[in-house]
Amino acid sequence: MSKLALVTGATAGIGEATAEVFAANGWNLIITGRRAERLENIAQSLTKQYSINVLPLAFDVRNYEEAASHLNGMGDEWKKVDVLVNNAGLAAGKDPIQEGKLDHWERMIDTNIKGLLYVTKTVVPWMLKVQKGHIINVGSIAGKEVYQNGNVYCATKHAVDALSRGMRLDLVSDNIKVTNIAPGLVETEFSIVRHDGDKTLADATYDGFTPLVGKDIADCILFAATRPAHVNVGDMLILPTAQANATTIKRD
Ligand code: NDP
Ligand code: 8X3
Repeated sequence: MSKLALVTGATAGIGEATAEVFAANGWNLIITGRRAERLENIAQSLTKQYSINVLPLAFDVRNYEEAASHLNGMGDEWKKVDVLVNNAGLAAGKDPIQEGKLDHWERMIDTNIKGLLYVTKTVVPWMLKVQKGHIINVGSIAGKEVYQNGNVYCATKHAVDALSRGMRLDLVSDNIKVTNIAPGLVETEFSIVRHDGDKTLADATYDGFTPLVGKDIADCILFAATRPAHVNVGDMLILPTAQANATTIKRD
């Protein structure tokens, strides 16, 4: 029987690649993001290409009522979620703390921490009911280390790291796996969003080395999701070969 994954932030980057890799392996999908038209197109294309069922749900993870009503409004067959991939997230700005913008801080905290919690709070009861499930949180190397001007983004990803460990403790008795995925530099829309649309600054992030792409992380997420029932991948740090830690990158 086909399995079902719910992937948040599937309109771009790591989430879109994850949806595609799961689809290619025969999984049915619930995909989410705010850009409704883009989400719909991705759903149609995956359905056609891989003969699977895909439900696109457009909502903002920062709004609990919106997230909960979209998810709870699905038919019961869509609530049999085997794997939840909490991927939606962003960095906004890369400034010293004394120059940080409130709007940037709020967007990151509301999306990366509160949004992840809102979706998890809605989905976990379905997993508890059947006493199985798997939550895969997309953290970051920024959840393991802190770098200059990374302050609030790093704090949100440290929170994801802590939440992954906390969820694992709280859900172990209910046979629910929790995995933390911690990528290094992945070339996606991430840097364009971080630099408020400044493509020159965004491109400079990946100058002189080969960064990861979304599929590299998607393959790791699929690996974690497809281990035997008794195996839980707790935490994975995935780096480009040219990256040794958050700040040490070999550039040509
Ligand atoms: P992208 O910007 O390419 O994709 C981000 C996704 O998140 C989009 O689908 C976007 O959809 C969705 N999203 C953002 N805000 C919201 C929101 N408020 N409500 C719903 N969906 C939202 O970035 P990545 O794919 O690179 O990032 C995915 C995750 O990976 C993030 O959590 C990021 O922190 C993490 N990460 C990224 C790394 C990188 O170097 N790229 C490295 C380590 C971790 P839409 O705009 O349609 O809402
Ligand atoms: C994204 C990777 O190094 O920009 O989480 O924080 S980094």
